[in-house]
Amino acid sequence: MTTQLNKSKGENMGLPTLNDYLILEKIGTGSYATVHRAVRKGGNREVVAIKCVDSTILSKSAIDNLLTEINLLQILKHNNIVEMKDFFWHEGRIYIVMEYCDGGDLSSFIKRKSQLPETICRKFLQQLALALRYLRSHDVCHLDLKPQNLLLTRKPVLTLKVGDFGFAQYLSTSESKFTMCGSPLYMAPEILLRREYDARVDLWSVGVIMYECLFGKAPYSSSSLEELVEKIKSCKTIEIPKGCSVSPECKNLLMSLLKHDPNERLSFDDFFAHEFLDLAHAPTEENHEKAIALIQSAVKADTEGDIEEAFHLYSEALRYFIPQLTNEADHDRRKHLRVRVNEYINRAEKLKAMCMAGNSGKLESSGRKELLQGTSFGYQELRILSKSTTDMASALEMGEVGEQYLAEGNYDLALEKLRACLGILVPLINKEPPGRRRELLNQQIEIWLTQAESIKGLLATRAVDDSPKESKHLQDQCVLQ
Ligand code: 3AM
Repeated sequence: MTTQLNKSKGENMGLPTLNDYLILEKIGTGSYATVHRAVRKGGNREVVAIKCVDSTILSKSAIDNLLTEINLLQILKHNNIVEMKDFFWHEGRIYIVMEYCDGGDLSSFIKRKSQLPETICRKFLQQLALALRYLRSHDVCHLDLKPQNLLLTRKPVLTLKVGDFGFAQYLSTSESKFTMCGSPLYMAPEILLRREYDARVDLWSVGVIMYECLFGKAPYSSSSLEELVEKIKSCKTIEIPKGCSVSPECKNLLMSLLKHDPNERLSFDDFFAHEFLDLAHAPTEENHEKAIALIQSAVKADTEGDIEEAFHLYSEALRYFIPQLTNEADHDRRKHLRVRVNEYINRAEKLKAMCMAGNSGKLESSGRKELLQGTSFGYQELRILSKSTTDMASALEMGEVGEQYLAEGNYDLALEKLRACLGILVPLINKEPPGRRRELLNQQIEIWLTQAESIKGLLATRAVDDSPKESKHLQDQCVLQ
């Protein structure tokens, strides 16, 4: 990669120089630099972090790494990537002025807590995934992802930011590199074993980071590099430590990332779409707009008496609103949002009760929705037609039980039953020949899929009660450092 850095910047161009900053304490020493906290003199006296590198003692490859970092950080602007504000040369030293991250790094955060609950792990992973999605869109891979390179800021809300791009490269998935770099513990097997590798190595590192968040140590934590290489070479099975339990979605993501063979590893697209991350509902600005649009449609459907549609839309909107609410740091805005969210929850619950009671307004006029009630005519026909197929008959029974749980407000079990039933029905419909039974089955699957999605919205509302505790807990942890 060619890197162009205007060496005269800061020295001859009247741009910021070291004199513009008041250097405060040293924060730490990295692989080729020291980092200081500093304040910009005059103006808003913004606090920054300044990475200082003595370029005279560096090898050519170290200078290349640093120039790569500078070049990259100049281009990359994302809420989950440490922002580079400026850089300049001064008496043989290169200075990179960055946004100051006041929450330390993820490594110290995990050490303080020993291991993180799944909900917190999900929040960090969501933020890491958003940064990686952005990096992918710029054809950049990091190559040195590890908890020490993931910095945290506390304000306005605890946020993870990817930093230290010293090893980052522009690398499309089709190209590969052979150079060895990064930290062995987080390094993908193909790098350690000196095979060809590509951007997918970052996904392995995400798996190791996720493992460490959940269980407090890396899956192949070893006392020496030899031991680590041995474990990797022998493809030692990675297991969930005894006594620890995680949800099925969480385990699925973890194990799909930690695949030795990059061809078996989860792809970037599947990672971004993974159920555990639920990136689609992450608290981003874009998703806030989506939530508002959904509420507008929900209100419209509600006013028009289409209660099943309104129920689904309110539930879907809640899936966006709840993460926004738990992420909202401003007390007043949070209070205001909470009132609105409570209104939507109440309305969704009311509509659900109406749907379940068969009081579905316009629904009877819609062919698709006549099956909504387990007792409806169409549904009974499907039950009769499925009698000869044991799997289908028992899956339909399971779906009915799921609906029953939904009516009772037991959302965990409702979702479990509907998922199990759909897990059987969806493969079955692919084999089903055209005809009335296929048509009815298709309609019923669609209804239960929609219901399962709505249940996820109702389940998400639980986080509202937990969130104050959770955010307080996070703030406490930050204060402790
Ligand atoms: O030595 P420790 O691990 O305490 O977290 C980084 C590391 O701290 C910190 O500087 C040390 C050497 O890399 N650091 C790096 N960039 C930073 C930033 N933008 C930072 N701390 C705050 N803000």
